[in-house]
Amino acid sequence: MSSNDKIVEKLRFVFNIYDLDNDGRIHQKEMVKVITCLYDVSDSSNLSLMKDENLPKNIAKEIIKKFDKDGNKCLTQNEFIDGCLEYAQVRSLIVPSSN
Ligand SMILES: [Ca+2]
Ligand SMILES: [Ca+2]
Repeated sequence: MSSNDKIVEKLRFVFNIYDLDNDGRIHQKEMVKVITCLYDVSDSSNLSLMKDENLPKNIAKEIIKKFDKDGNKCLTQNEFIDGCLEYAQVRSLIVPSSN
């Protein structure tokens, strides 16, 4: 298995975490919830900027804008995985320890 396959496998798993209602798409509100949880629980010395409560929303919005290829404002598994592969920086933000 190549390292890329491993990342894809992990991203599939992560996609299911973000897809809270299991409808096969990540909507902005789902991403906001997960991002908020992620950074609430991590004791965040290097993430103190996350204390801004609008930030998870802005991040989610930006990510969906970047990843959403067909413009329907939500992400399918393929859009999510392709986006994460294309934008490693975004990936490290929304998929902790994915490197
Ligand atoms: Ca969903
Ligand atoms: Ca889409």
